[in-house]
Amino acid sequence: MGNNLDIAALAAAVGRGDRRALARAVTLVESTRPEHRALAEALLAALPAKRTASIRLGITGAPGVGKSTFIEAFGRHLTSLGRRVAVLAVDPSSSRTGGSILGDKTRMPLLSRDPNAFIRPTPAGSSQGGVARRTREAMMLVEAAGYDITIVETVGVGQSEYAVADMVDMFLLLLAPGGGDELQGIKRGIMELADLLVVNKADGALIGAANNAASDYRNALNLIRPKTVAWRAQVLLASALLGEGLAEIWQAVQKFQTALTADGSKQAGRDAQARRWLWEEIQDDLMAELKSDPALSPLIAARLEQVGRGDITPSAGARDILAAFLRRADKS
Ligand SMILES: Nc1nc2c(ncn2[C@@H]2O[C@H](COP(=O)(O)OP(=O)(O)O)[C@@H](O)[C@H]2O)c(=O)[nH]1
Ligand SMILES: [Mg+2]
Repeated sequence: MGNNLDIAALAAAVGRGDRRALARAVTLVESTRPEHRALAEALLAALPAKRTASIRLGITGAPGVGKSTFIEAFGRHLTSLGRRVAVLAVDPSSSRTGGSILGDKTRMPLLSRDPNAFIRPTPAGSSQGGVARRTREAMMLVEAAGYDITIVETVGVGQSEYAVADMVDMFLLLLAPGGGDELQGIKRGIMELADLLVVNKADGALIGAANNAASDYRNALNLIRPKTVAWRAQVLLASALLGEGLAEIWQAVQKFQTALTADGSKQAGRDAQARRWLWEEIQDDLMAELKSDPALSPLIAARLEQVGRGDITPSAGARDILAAFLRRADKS
């Protein structure tokens, strides 16, 4: 990607829904090269205003629960209703394993060929720190390109759920049939994030187990305080494989949107997310500056060593480093 990129033209092409332009734009915001950052920000600032109300839907669930199968089926259901669907992935583990949740697009063979869908797998080797920013910015791009539903997929194993919950309107937790044991394995914190729980694989020999699991989860939800007054988390059944339960899930998503739009909490939630994002940017940028400042590195190394030996407290070491950093910032 050259530096003589015509940002205004690229922004306009994204706004027209040009898929190749959109793919290039997402590549630009994903780039970790410093000279691309200013271009990415100029691009985001130049995007035309959105025309349609968007839905941001987070989806999580343990590996193997059927996320890819579900997103393929649900995404196709939505495009069949005339909706335009973007699928993004957040996978902080990809830098370690070299893999990615969405994998190659052949994991969603039909949706990836659907002209009304845009699928973006996790870029390989992405760093944990940049994951949230990259996905949020990709979401701004796909919305500007006219995708009115964005699905953000994450894997149900760690911190990424919290990051994703903080960039979407609604959070869907996909579950497998299976009773109490399964329930034990789901972290309570993740259940508390969920606005909609879907027990997948409710088909064939698994129907009974899926029904049992659904009632277990309904009972568990009774012990959890709802996130907002406008909505109580629901439990639904689906078979992503057979395409069953998708219409009911879409209905629940729309009811959620209506309820949270009516009382203003959808927009209020997005505003609060944007404010938290601003603080995260400050935090990330400050840390990056501090850690990459060669003049500070001897002091940092010395304090780390002293803290490790127990010669000074971590807070005393931190204060020293911060004071030196602020003195330098003062002079520059
Ligand atoms: N019986 C049944 N199997 C399913 C269903 N959804 C997914 N699977 C199977 O479960 C396995 C894992 O699915 P996948 O979508 O890759 O799960 P992911 O790891 O959560 O993305 C695959 O073998 C799927 O065919 C379903 O609704 N019913
Ligand atoms: Mg998958």
